[in-house]
Amino acid sequence: MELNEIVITKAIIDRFSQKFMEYTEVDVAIVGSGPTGLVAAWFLAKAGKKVAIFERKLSIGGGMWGGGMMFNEIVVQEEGKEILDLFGIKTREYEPGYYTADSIESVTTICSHATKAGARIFNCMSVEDVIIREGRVTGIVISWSPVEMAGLHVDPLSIAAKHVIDATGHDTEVLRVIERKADVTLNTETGKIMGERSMWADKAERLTIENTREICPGVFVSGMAANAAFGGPRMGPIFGGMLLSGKKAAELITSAEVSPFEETPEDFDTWFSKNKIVFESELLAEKHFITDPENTVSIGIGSGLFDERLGIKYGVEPTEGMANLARERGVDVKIGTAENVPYEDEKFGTVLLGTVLSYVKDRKKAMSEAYRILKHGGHIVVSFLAREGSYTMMYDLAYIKGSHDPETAPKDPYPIKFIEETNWCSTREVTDLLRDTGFVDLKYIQTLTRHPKYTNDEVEEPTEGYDRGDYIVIQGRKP
Ligand code: 48F
Repeated sequence: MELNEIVITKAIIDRFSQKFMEYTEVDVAIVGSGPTGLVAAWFLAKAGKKVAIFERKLSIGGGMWGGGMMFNEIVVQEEGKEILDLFGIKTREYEPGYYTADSIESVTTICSHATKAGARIFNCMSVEDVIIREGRVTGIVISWSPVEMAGLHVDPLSIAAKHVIDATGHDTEVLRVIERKADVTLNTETGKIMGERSMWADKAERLTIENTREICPGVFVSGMAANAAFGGPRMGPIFGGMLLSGKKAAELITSAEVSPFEETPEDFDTWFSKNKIVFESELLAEKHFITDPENTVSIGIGSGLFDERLGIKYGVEPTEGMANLARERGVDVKIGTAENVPYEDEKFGTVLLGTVLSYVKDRKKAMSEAYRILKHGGHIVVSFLAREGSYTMMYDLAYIKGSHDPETAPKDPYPIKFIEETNWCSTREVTDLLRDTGFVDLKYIQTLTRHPKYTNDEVEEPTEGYDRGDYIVIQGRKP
C-alpha cells in the first residue's frame, strides 16, 4: 500500500478534534501533569469520572522526570511506596523507611495507567483563566502554550468542568488567576495564597496531604501547589506526599459527588405517583418487548417501579438507596454500573436498559456490556425520552431558565435536579449504537404522542415506529 500524506493529515486532525470535542465538558479538569495530577487522574478515571489533564509543556510528569537535580531517581517513604506498588513500579529500599525508584519508569507507568483508565491528557495547552458563575469555578480557559510563549494576541477557548484541580506545582497558577481576577476568598488563613516556604522535607510531606482540599467552590488544590497555597514548606525530591495528595484529591471529589438519585431516592417514585397515566403509558410500551421477565435483567433499575410491574427478577443499580427500594419490590439487585455489569457472559434472555442511557457516562461500553451478558438469540430493550421530542426540549429549557414554565409544562413536571445530570439520546444515536454493537432486527415502539402538558390525561396504547412519540422503546437481537 502506498502511503498518502493527506490521509495521515486528515486522520490526525479528525481524531484529535473528536477527542477534544468529547472533553470540552468534563467531570474533572486537572491543571498540570506532575505526579500529583497524574495520580489524581488515575483514581478519578478508575472511579468512572470523565477527567482531562491540561499540561503546559510538551512532556508530562512535571518535576518528577528530573528526580533530584537531574539525577533521575526519586525517593519515597513507606506510604508513598504503597502507591508506587499499586502501579507495579519497582522500588528498592535504600535505608529503613527510604525507597528509591527510577523516575522515568515512575512517570511513564503512572501516565500509562491513567490514560488506559480513561483519563485524557492535552499537552502543550496552558490554563490561563477560569470560568466563574455565582462564586463557583465552573470551568477553565485554555490556550496553546506556543501562543502564550510567543505572546501572540489570540483569544483562548474554554472547558466546562464540575471540579478543577490546581496541580500546577510551585506556581499555583489556577489559584493565582482566581486571586487576581475573581471576587472569591480562598479557604486559607488569609483568604489568599500564602506562598511556599523553604525546604523542610518531613514537615512538608505531612502538610501536603493535609493541605489537599477544596480551596474555593469548584477548585481543589493538590501536590506542591497545596503547600504553596497554604504557606507550607517545599520538600525537594521526595515524592510520597505528591502521590498521596493526588489520591486524596480524587477521593475528596468522588465523595463530594453524590448523585441526586442517591440523595432523594423517593422523589423519583413520587413523581410517577403524581403522573400515574404517564407511567402506565410508558409501562405498556416496555411491556410490548418484555416477554420473558424471569430471564430479564434491568440495568440501572432505579427503584424498581417499572420492573416490579413487568415481573423482572434481576437488576443492576449504582446507588445503594435506589437498589434498596428495588430489593423491597422483590428484585434481586446487584450494585454495579451499566459500564461494568456484575454478571457473567451470556446469562440473560433479555437485557432492559430502561431510560438509563441518558445518565450513562460511556454509552458504547454500556451497550457492549449488555451484549456480553445476553445469550445468543436474546434481546436488548432500550427505552428513552427522545432527544428530538418535545419533552426533552421542554426539560432543557426549564433547566436553562431555572424553572418550568407553568403554561407549557405538565401539572407536575420532573424535578429540575434530575434533569441536570441528563444527556438525552436521539433515536438515531441509539439506533447507531445498537447496530455498531452488533444488534440486528431492530424494532421500534413509541408512546407519549401528545403535548407533554396533556400526556397525563389518558393512557396511550403504544404504536409502531418512532416519528411522533416522545418515549421510544427499541428492541434488538443478539445474533
Ligand atoms: O511541578 P509539578 O511536578 O507539580 P506536582 O505534581 O509535583 C511537585 C514535584 O514535581 C516537585 C516537588 C515534590 O517533591 O516539589 O516539584 O505538585 O507539575 C506541575 C505541572 O503543571 C504544569 C507544569 O508544566 C508542570 O508540568 N503547569 C503549570 N502551570 C500550568 C501548567 C498552567 N497554567 N497550565 C497548564 N499546565
